[in-house]
Amino acid sequence: MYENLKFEVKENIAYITINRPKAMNALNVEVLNELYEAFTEVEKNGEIRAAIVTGEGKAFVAGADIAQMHAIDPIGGRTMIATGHKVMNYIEAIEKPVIAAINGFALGGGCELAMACDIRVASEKAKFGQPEVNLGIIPGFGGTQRLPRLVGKSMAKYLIMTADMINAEEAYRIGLVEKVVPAEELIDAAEKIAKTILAKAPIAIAITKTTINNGYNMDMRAGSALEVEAFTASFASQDKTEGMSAFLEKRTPNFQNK
Ligand code: CO8
Repeated sequence: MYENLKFEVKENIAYITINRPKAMNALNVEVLNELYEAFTEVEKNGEIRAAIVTGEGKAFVAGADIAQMHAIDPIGGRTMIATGHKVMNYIEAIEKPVIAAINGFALGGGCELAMACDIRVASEKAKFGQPEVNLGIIPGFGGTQRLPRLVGKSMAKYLIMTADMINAEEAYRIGLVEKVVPAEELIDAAEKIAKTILAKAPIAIAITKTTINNGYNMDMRAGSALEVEAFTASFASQDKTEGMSAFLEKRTPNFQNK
């Protein structure tokens, strides 16, 4: 059982809600460990084919827990950072789509958690920022690496150096989120994206995720070579035969994850 998360599985989708609203869902070591446990369940449980991460109350996640960080020494800080990276990298590595449904403040470690997910959908009320320099530190859960990859080097420097908080519309404009919807439609919108993906060939989806993630840090030639092998793996699946047969027979494919 989780103390800081709600975890629910419905129709092949895991709903992970960070549930520390009194502290704006701030990520302390306990929450990070529970997130790791929850994503282990997402990875291992065959019934789960996608995950949606959101926050309880008015924050998605307002960052790493400042009270906890204040109380620990550099060695403790290193452990906390390493744990954060372990969680973010794990979310990115799981071969199932993970969607962030950003309901409110996504600051510091919260913005970094959202960026580790595959797709981000935001409520109109969401706010984004990397305010670490206000606290005398820099982003520590991947922000200096994932933010420039998403919004470009200069925009990332602008956001991190000024610590400006931006609204959902601006986050959409700069490519930090893929969709903005009214607050009351947020979970439905995330669910709709998840269900759209779930209707596709599962092996192709898994291979797409790993090929994009692994190829992103390669040069074009190495990335192309990776795609050749990854494509060949999808071509060898039974779902390839099913997908193409269904098209030719003008029917909906019945993918078997084989
Ligand atoms: N950590 C701990 N507690 C928090 C945090 C946080 N990040 N954010 C909010 N809280 C707490 C507040 O202290 C307050 O508690 P209490 O009621 O006991 O006083 C409660 O949540 C409600 O917060 P506010 O009263 O401040 O609510 P507002 O609506 O006025 O403001 C904000 C909401 C704008 C979200 C505001 O709380 C805020 O600015 N929070 C801090 C945001 C921030 O600086 N985040 C970055 C943290 S650093 C980080 O994430 C680095 C990641 C790498 C970590 C490496 C680990 C070593």
